Formats: sequence, structure tokens, C-alpha cells
Amino acid sequence: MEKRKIILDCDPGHDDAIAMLLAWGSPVIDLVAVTTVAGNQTIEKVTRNALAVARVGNMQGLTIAKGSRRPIIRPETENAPSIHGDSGMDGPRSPKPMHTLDPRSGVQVIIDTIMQNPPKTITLVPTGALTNIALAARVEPRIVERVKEVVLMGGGAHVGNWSACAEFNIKIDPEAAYCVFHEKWPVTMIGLDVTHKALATPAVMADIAALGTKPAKFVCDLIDFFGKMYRKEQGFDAPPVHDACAVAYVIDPTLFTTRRCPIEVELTGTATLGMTVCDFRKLDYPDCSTQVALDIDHGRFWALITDALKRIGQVEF
Ligand code: PIR
Ligand code: CA
Repeated sequence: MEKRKIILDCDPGHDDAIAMLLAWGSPVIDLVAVTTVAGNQTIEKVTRNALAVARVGNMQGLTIAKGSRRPIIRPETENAPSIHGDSGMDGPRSPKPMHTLDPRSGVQVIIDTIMQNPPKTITLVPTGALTNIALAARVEPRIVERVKEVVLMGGGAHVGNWSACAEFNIKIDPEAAYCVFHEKWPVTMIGLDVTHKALATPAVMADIAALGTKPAKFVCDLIDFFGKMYRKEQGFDAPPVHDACAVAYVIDPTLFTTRRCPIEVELTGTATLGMTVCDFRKLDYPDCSTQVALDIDHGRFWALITDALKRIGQVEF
């Protein structure tokens, strides 16, 4: 079977890092490029982190490109040091990068990759602000018809984390999110409704630690730090590994329960800015291009991650 080609557009970020390792280690995914976007930390920091994770996973030949440094309209990116630390990926020792960055902008890499591959073969997996994706669709509108689908981590039907009803990735660049949700491509929203169930429990940590490799240890160190911050900031017993869920959906959508419905991004609300408003009034909207994930199989999700780490095996860094 042909592998599923994805572009991971991310802001590593603890959970973005795990998403990268899952994508690289999965036998059914071909990670064709990683593009970065300002979010969890500045564009310089998250790009450096992406390069470091590429080394942790020994991701030889992977294209990595730096994307947008600020939102489309809002003056500057709100970062999340309270949860990801000063580096954006605090906790593990982060190795010196060995990859060189692609000279193109992340936006250009997204456009080129989609245009140079056969139609409906590239899946976009954004796990940060949607700035690059929105810009790519504006610069080269033909990508909208040409991508297979967009599977994004962001939003939530019933829950927020950056305000009472908005999720971070959507809230920090709501206009970009608006653009992405309003294009005709199929969009699957992997939001907080499911990612808050994708918890790295002590049992999960034990399974990963038992692999005994450096990349596995790196993941444990990420989760340790993330878990401490999540306990302190949001009172979670174990941290949710949001972004890996979007990659898991591409690997095996049967892990998720989804519902097809219109999704609006709130741009003018005061208390509700960045909210993803899901219209559940009808049981189904057959012609709708958007759907939201509402449940996840925790056991099978974590099995994908341990399997990917097993395949990555030992790496010296
Ligand atoms: C996670 C994130 C931002 C803020 C908090 N509190 C937690 C990042 C993650 O990388 C993920 O992509 C998304 N944004 C979850 O809101
Ligand atoms: Ca992220």
C-alpha cells in the first residue's frame, strides 16, 4: 500500500515533537515536510526545536522550513511559555541540530509540495496556528482542490484552554483559522474534546520508558515536563498529547468518533474570540466539508506511539 504523504505544520512544542516522532516512525506515513509557525514560542525557537527533534528521530532527508513569524492580522504572536517553557520545549536535553533548513519559506514549501505531487495525495496536518496554511491558500488557491484533506489540531466543540471557550492554536490567529475553515477542502478538526482524553498516564509512560532507547527517553522527558506544567496550570493528573492525535487520525481514522457539522470561527466576540462554534442542531450535514472529532480510543492511540518509537529504534544524539 502507498504511504500517506503528509506535511506537518507545527510549533514544537512538547506535543508537536511527539507528533513529529509518531509521523516519522509510522509505517503508513510518509512525512514529506515539516514547516514551522510561531505559536508555542517564537518562530526562531520553534524552528530550532523542530530541527532538534529531527535529530532525535534521525529523520534523514526530511525537508524542514521556517514559516510565519506573526499572525495574519494581529500584531504579534502570543506564546505559551507557561506550559512549554522558555525554549518552547523545556525538559529534555535538546541535541544540536544536524539538518539544514530549506531556504524556502514554510508557506512556499507547502505550495510547492502540493503542486508537485499528484492531486489528492498530500494531507496537511497543522498542529499550530493556521497562519501558513491560510497564506498558502491565498498565494496559490489551486492547492485547495489539490490537497487530500486538512487534519488539524485546534479548537474544540465544547471546551477551551486559552480562554473559557477558545483553544490556543485558533485563538492566536483566528483570522487564519477562519480562512482555513471556510475553504472547500475537507477539514477534520481534532480539538480539545478528544485531545483532553489523549493523556500520557503513568502506565503509558512506563510502556515508553521500557523501550529503553534515547528517543523514548526524550519522549518521557518531554512528558515529564509537560505533565508538571499541566498539573500546575490546569490541574490535570496527566498531560494531554494534543498534536499526536492529528497524526494518529491520518494513520487510523477508526480510532476516532467524528461528527460532520458546520464549524464557525468567532472573530468578533469579546469573551468568545477564537471559539470554534460547531452546529450540532442536525444529526448530519451530508454536504458539509467540516467535521469534528469527539472521541478517541486511548489504548490504540498510545499503541501507535510506542510502535513508532520502536521502529525509530536507538538513535545516538
Ligand atoms: C498546549 C498548547 C498551547 C497552550 C496550552 N495550554 C497547551 C499547544 C499545543 O502544542 C497544541 O498544538 C495546542 N497548542 C493545544 O491547545
Ligand atoms: Ca502545537
